[in-house]
Amino acid sequence: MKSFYVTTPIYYVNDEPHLGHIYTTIAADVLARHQRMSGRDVFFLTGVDEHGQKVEQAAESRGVSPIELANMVVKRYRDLWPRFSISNDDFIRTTEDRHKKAVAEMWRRLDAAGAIYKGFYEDWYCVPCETYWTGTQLKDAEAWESKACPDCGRAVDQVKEESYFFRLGDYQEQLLAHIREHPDFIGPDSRRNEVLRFVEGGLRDLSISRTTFSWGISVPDDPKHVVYVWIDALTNYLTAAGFPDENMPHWPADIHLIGKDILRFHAVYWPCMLMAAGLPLPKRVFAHGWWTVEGKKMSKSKGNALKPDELLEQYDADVIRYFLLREVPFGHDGDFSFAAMKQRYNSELANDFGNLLNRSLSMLYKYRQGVLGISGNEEACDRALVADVEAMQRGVEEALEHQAFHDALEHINAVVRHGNRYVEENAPWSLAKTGDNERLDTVLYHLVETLRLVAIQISPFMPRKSEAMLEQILNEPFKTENISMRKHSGWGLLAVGHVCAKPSPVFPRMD
Ligand code: ME8
Repeated sequence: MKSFYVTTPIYYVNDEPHLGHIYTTIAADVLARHQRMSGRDVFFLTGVDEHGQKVEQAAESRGVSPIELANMVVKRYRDLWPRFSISNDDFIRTTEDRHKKAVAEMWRRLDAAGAIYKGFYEDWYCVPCETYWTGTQLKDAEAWESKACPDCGRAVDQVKEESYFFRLGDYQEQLLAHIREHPDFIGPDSRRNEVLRFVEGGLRDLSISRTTFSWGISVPDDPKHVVYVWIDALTNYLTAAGFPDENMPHWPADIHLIGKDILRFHAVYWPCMLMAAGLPLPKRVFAHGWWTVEGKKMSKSKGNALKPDELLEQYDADVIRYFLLREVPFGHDGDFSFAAMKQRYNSELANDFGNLLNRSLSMLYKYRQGVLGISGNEEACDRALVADVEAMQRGVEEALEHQAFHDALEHINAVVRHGNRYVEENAPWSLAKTGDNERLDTVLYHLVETLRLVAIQISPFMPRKSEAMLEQILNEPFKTENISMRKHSGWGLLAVGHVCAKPSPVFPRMD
């Protein structure tokens, strides 16, 4: 079986999970579920980033130790993911022994390759971003006067300390060649160009250790130094794959899903580290866009970071999953609003989806006691519906190949709209009235079979809603986790004489 390894960033434990973290994790979950259905041996990793100065400071300000803070926030994440049906295969914490071992080994390999040297660091550091800046970079960003971080605008600290450096610059040409030869390495394309321009501008060696705080993994044989949190964090993707074991069936990762805020770390530092350590590079890094909430940037200080509980109080987790991936083309920025979510829910899910399911099963009961009859001679409109269902299957597959979630959903929605048109065109109520039972059976069969295949395609996005649909269609308990495209995706698998369950609304209208 071909393996498929998908990751999310590991989230900092300095703060509670919010909409942004949910977004990336849902996207990764959709890919994982889709690939499992397609028969791949999936390994889906998420987790938390526990070390670094930012976490140490957050703990201090709350009057707890870093590990106490980490334990609290880890629990929040672990409790949260099942509520969103996140099907991760592993959850990594960077304080685990397996990870400390992996980081130490990564360090040794970089050192053995001659990629590390000891020097002096004399620049600026942004703790919230855990990013180093030179004076020149601050000047270029017109932040020299204010001593503000060019990325986030918060104050940077002057740092002067002994530090180990990674010879990032030595890998510049190799990285450029890799990006040019592998057009799929970075997505979307706009981000790829951004990275190319950045690397072409020249890579400076990277400070990779600190001595001014202690919350982290010690540098092997020099415990005064703590490994830079990004070297620590990025290595998590290898740890979970079994590193430093020689046998790593899941490595290289098929895709790292991240937000655009951490693109440079994943598309520049990480591949250079891997090249230096002699390890294969991930096949793809995809950086999605940024969510604002009701027009405003989410921020801790403004207190408007959208909390999971707030969302789940108002909407079913599956509806949130659907909305986040439908509202904004993956890779673009987006604005979240409850009004937009309600609007989309009522029009696409309640009106289109819910309506098609409800009216189809209701008519099956009203006219045929819930029993599927023989699908007789196909007319052009029947063939067109089947063709559209098959086009949807190909379309979803293709769209998810390049993480175009919105396109995948549009393919599915197009079939749902087609199904509703098909009902109007064929007017089963007239066929029932005139007693054209053969045609009536054919039309009802086409509707229910379309619904079954739509439910299968939507299942990676809305696993519980899909289950509710399939349980009505199949009239038995069903787990979407058991869907296999090979076994379940053909047209015409519903048996003649099969009795569907009575419809009950899966997407009730919201007022
Ligand atoms: O950066 N819109 O962790 P983090 C969209 N520990 N996505 C958002 C978002 C928003 N407004 N806010 C957060 C770190 N995200 C490091 C990562 S990986 C080796 C180490 C999502 O807790 C998005 O995926 O700050 C972003 O990249 C990530 O959360 C940052 O999470």
